Amino acid sequence: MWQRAEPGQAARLPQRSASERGGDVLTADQQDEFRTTGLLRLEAAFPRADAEAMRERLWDFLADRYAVDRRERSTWTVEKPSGFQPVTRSGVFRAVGGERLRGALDTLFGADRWAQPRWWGRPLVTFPRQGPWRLPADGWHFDFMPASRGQRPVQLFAFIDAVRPQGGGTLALTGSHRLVAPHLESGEAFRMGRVRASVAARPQLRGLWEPGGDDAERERRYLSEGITVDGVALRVVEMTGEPGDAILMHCDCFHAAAPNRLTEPRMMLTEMIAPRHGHP
Ligand SMILES: O=C(O)CCC(=O)C(=O)O
Repeated sequence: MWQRAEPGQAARLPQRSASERGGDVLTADQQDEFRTTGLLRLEAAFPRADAEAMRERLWDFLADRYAVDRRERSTWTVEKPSGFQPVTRSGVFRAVGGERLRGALDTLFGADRWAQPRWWGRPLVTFPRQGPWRLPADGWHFDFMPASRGQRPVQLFAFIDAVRPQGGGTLALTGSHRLVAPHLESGEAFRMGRVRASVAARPQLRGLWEPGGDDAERERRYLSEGITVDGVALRVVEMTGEPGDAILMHCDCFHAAAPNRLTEPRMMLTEMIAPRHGHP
């Protein structure tokens, strides 16, 4: 039921879950895909017009902070700008957390069993550089979240501009959260370095994050065909999408930044979404 608005106030929708409101929820296949690969794509997760407004704010910030002129490529001197907190804290990214994304999170975590992020996004911007696109060997990590056996957090990636293949979209090693899971169960200290070393010790994975080697062969093996480790299918997936799309990633999936070899800056947002306190 709508709450009656006081004079001068907008009517507010009461806090019910998207599924209770009859909004979009994930199909069984989508949930299975997320469990298996650790990745789930949501097309048109938030309005394209909102994505465009967010993009404009980023360009304004880049002009003020880095003297970047959108139409003058000679000014695109910074490859990975940072310091976006003023934009984030203006609240401009909150529109990412609309009905469709909330419905998906309600399905994954349980209705209203996740903590609403305050800002809904931290920008990830990579300006283009020349040279061949190569699958990186360094930078593979997962964003450490404390060990917990129940529902794990989810890392959100949102597209505020189109990101095409080789355009700097984050790379995810799909399936890798399932190699991390036994470390959560075993009760041993859950330390990023130790988990990574244990996962990296698998000979099949060595070629992914050790420098050197034949680039074409690495790309064929890890990007095109994929490998199997301990019965788990693993494959590197490049995150691509249209403005307004989103990707949900299991927080224990290894991922890495990628080079941008196209002509426009890569503009995405990321945010960690955790189960609500008291709801394991
Ligand atoms: O795409 C990128 O720049 C890497 C993002 C990343 O590793 C992260 O946000 O945890």
